[in-house]
Amino acid sequence: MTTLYYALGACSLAPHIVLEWIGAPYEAVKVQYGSKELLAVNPAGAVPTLREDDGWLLTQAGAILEYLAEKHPEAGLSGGDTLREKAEAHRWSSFFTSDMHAAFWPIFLPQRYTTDSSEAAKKDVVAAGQKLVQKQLGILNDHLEGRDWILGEGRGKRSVIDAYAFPMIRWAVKVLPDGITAFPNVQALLDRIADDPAVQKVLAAEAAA
Ligand SMILES: N[C@@H](CCC(=O)N[C@@H](CS)C(=O)NCC(=O)O)C(=O)O
Repeated sequence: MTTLYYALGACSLAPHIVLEWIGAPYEAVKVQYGSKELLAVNPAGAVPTLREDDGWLLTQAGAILEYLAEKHPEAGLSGGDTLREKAEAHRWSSFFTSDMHAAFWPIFLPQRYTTDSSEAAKKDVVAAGQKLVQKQLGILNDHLEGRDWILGEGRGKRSVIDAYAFPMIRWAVKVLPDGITAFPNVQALLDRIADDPAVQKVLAAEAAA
């Protein structure tokens, strides 16, 4: 059975949701960052990590999401098979990995971004991170104008990329002084995903484990 190593509310929530959308049997194992159990499957001590029955391990959220979408074409979660549809999926996957996710690091781990150990310095780093997250939300908000989902023509179609966005939008709600009120299309995407019973099931399972 496919096994997902995850941490509560982390970016691993994205593949967790995708596994639920796919509907094939899987096991979700809750781990602590940097724990022995996690280090045994991922030298970075980070989540998400995916393990297949034969012991094959895959790390990196973007790679895991693409792998799951391709492994289960019947779920229709890849965003499409044409050259441009694939390019769009890669574009947005990279956006979430490199631009959006990275923008949260100074907020979550400000001490990594300054050699000044004072509280004032850390506060400055957090504020810089918040600005960066707002910039990325603005890009996503503009893209979502007239769309229900991130990928696809017209109103679009649900894909693994929406699942990727979900944990990060939830973090933004928590860590930005005004939440995401300035980004109504992002809020609508958050609500659309949160309304899904499969997503609610995953959130409840993560909280209960
Ligand atoms: N580039 C990796 C980053 C994974 C990552 O840093 N995940 C966070 C949770 S959102 C984590 O495990 N942090 C713990 C740590 O780095 O010690 C990916 O996209 O999968």
